[in-house]
This record gives sequence, C-alpha cells and structure tokens, in this order.
Amino acid sequence: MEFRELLNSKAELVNQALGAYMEHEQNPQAKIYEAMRYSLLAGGKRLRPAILLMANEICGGDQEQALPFACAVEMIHTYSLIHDDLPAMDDDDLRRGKRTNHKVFGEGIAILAGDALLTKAFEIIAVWDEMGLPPERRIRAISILANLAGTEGMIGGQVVDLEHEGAGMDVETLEYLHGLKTSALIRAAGTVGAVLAGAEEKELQAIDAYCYHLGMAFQIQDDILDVTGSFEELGKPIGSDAENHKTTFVSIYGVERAGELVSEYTKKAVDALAVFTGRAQVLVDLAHDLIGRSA
Ligand code: GRG
Repeated sequence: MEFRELLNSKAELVNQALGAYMEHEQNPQAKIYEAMRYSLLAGGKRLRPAILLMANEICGGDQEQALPFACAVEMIHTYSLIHDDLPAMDDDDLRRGKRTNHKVFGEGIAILAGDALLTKAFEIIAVWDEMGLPPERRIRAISILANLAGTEGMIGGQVVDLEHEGAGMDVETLEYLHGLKTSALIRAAGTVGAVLAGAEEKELQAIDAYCYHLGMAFQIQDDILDVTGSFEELGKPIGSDAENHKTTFVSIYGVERAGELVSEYTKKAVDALAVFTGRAQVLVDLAHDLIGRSA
C-alpha cells in the first residue's frame, strides 16, 4: 500500500471509532456531545493516532487493542486545541477551517467540551475488556499518557508559553517549551503504541527519541507555515504568531534557517529508528511526508 493510502486508512479507522464514542443518549446533557463531536470530527490530520498505530504495528502489536488508545490521544489533542483557542488563551476564531468551539457553543460549554474529551480519553482506555491486553501494559500506557499530557508534558509547555507571553524568550527556552507543548503528546502516542505491543526497552527508547525529534520538526514547520502558508490550506488565518508577538523558530532564525532545522530534526528522528533495521520504514516515510506538508 502507498504511504498516503496507508495514512488515510488509519485516519478513516480512527474517524469511525471516534464517531462511535460520540454516540449518546438523548438526555438533558446531550449538548456536551454535540460540542465534543463538533471539534473532534472537524477533520484533523489524525497524526498522533496514526503514529500510535504505526508504532504499535512495528513492535508487533494488535491494532484492535491499540485503537481505543489512538482515539484517546486524539481526544486529548482536540481538548488542547479547544482550550488553546479560548479567549483566556489564544482567543482564536477559526480552527480546522471552522469556527472555534467557543464561538459556536459559548465559552462555558467549550471549556466543558475540552474537559469532557480529556475525561472520556481516560474512560475509554481504563476499561476491562475481553481483548486480551495484559493489564500491566494497559496501566503503563495510561500512566505514560497522563504524564506526557500533564504538567511534565503538554500542559507544562503551555504554562511556559503563558509565563513568557509578551516578554520573549531565548532559543533554549523555546526548545524546552515545544519539547513539552508539541513533542510530549507525540511522544505519548509513539510510546503508548510501543508499550501496548510489549516492545523491548531499546525499541521504546528509539520510538521516544523519534517522536521527540519529529515533534520539534513538526512545530518548526508549523511556525514556517504561519508565515508562508495560506488560509485555504491551514484552515486558520496566517501571520497570527507575528500578530501576537510570539517568539518562534522563524522569529529567531528566519524562514530559511528554520527550514534547515526542520531537516536536521527530521534526520535525527529517522536516525533514532536504526534499531529497527528497516522494520520502521513507515515511520521514516511519515517523517519525510511531514517535511513537505502545507497544512
Ligand atoms: C492544555 C490548553 C492546553 C494547551 C496545550 C497543544 C497545545 C498546548 C495547544 C494547541 C495549539 C498549538 C499551536 C499546539 C502546537 C502543536 C500543534 C502544531 C498543534 C496542531 O496540531 P495538528 O497540526 O492539528 O496535528 P490537526 O488539526 O491536524 O489535528
């Protein structure tokens, strides 16, 4: 199967499972599902679930066992986007080409939709099912996800971002920030996929290093697209970083050097996979695909 076809098939699988998780009773709180579904099924790239499923497959896992975890990572990602768009954070009107959650449902429901997606994520992976996943793998995976989505991961990165608002920052702080804000959830996706498959420790470390560097390359590319991209491709206005006086890799280094950094981080990501001796080609393809992305 061609790489793009493979990526689309993973995204389709995840979309269907996410849709099923959003089925609900017609009870008085049904509005919350409407708000969760609105952002969850708004057409994201499904990058993190794809990484989880690919890492799982490379390490010899079972896709059916991994799918709820792939959905959980996407739910956490979507919650972070909903909260990041709120007036108290970035105050954005558009996301994934649609009005942001709070613009449609109001701030209160948008906050709760984010909270509910975060809660739902852990609800769907902390279940006892008949699929044969060893409990110690499940618990380790849940613990990794909670850690990397939390204060030592994605939330920690957002805090560093808020703390430096308007004050600027040096490149070390910027790298630290994105290592948490962007790479941490990508690391969670890869390492959870590997843990569920019962990967060896050296394979786990390799996937972790791959995801860290891929996340950094992805973030710098995001900074570049904010300058060189288009509204049609990104589904949100461009130039928002400069408008909000954000320190980015582009504001520090310029577009050209930032582009070189994307290539350097991508190479480090790919190099980290050497331990798989060719079995991780799909992750190599993913890294190369992301370099050329326009959205
Ligand atoms: C906990 C409020 C809160 C925030 C955490 C992740 C995050 C910090 C904020 C989201 C905004 C942002 C610019 C994050 C950086 C990572 C990034 C480039 C996210 C966009 O991810 P894509 O491109 O989005 O995968 P789609 O829509 O394709 O899923």
